[in-house]
Amino acid sequence: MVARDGRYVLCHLRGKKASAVVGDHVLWHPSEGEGVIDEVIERRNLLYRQDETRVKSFAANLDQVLILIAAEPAYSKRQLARALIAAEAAGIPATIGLNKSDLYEPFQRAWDSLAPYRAMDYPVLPLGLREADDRARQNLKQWCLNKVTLVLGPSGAGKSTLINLLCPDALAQTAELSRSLKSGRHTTTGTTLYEVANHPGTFLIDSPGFQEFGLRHIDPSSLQRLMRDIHRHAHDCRFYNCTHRHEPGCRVIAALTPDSEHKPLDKERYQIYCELLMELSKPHIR
Ligand SMILES: Nc1nc2c(ncn2[C@@H]2O[C@H](COP(=O)(O)OP(=O)(O)O)[C@@H](O)[C@H]2O)c(=O)[nH]1
Ligand SMILES: [Mg+2]
Ligand SMILES: [Zn+2]
Repeated sequence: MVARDGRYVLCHLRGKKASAVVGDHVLWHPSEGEGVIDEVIERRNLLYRQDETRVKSFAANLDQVLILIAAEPAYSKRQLARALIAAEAAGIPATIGLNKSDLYEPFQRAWDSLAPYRAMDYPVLPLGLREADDRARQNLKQWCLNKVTLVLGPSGAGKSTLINLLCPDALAQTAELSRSLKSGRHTTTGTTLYEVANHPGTFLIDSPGFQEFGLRHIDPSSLQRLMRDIHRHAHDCRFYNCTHRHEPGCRVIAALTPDSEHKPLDKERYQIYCELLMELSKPHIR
């Protein structure tokens, strides 16, 4: 935990039931050089991740999410969709960052493939993090100023490069963290909060890998609302409870066929919608 004065304090949770996640604000008191968390303050928002059987909370009180992908390795549209849906469900603004602009051709291909997301009004930032100059760094700092930003993305996208660019003492912060964790005696989730250099109150959260986002807490009937492109076409369906899979008079299905008036709905996005609808409709342990 980071105290008001910037110190890292190892905190224990009182009681078995209590749980805290990265980004939580807590009330605590010192105890034998460490700390005890008395209370987790009510969260503004919360993201979930899931494994085979369970949904777990994972980060809280976020101002924004940066989904960092790169020209290479190729990104997964399914994972991107899941991350965007999770952010939408939690009410957290999401931005897509496309890194490795120096890899000219793959970058161009990836940039073009993100057209459906730009059409959904997600900001897409072109980035070249490894060779970023001072101006690029300042722009990024400005972008995340006074905010808590969760950085997500597949391995190899450049998350660590971004953290090191904005938090040059990130290594030191990690070292201090492991010192306070007295290596081995405690475990971390691997999700770490860093303070941006010279900008107290500006935080980046690095989370390893592309989480399998917990979407099981989402009701299948609200899925369409969380996918902006599906939602855009869903208003005028004949049936108010249209699932957009087979119903007559469905405007979403109609939007798959190009017409002169509207931009067609991306077929892959529609496919992802159908798969997720099935997944969320299956009975499962909540
Ligand atoms: N070509 C190129 N490589 C980059 C860029 N940014 C990061 N990389 C490289 O991509 C690899 C993965 O970066 P890393 O930050 O470890 O990714 P992470 O797994 O998301 O933390 C490293 O070899 C970086 O040097 C970039 O802008 N251009
Ligand atoms: Mg990394
Ligand atoms: Zn419909």
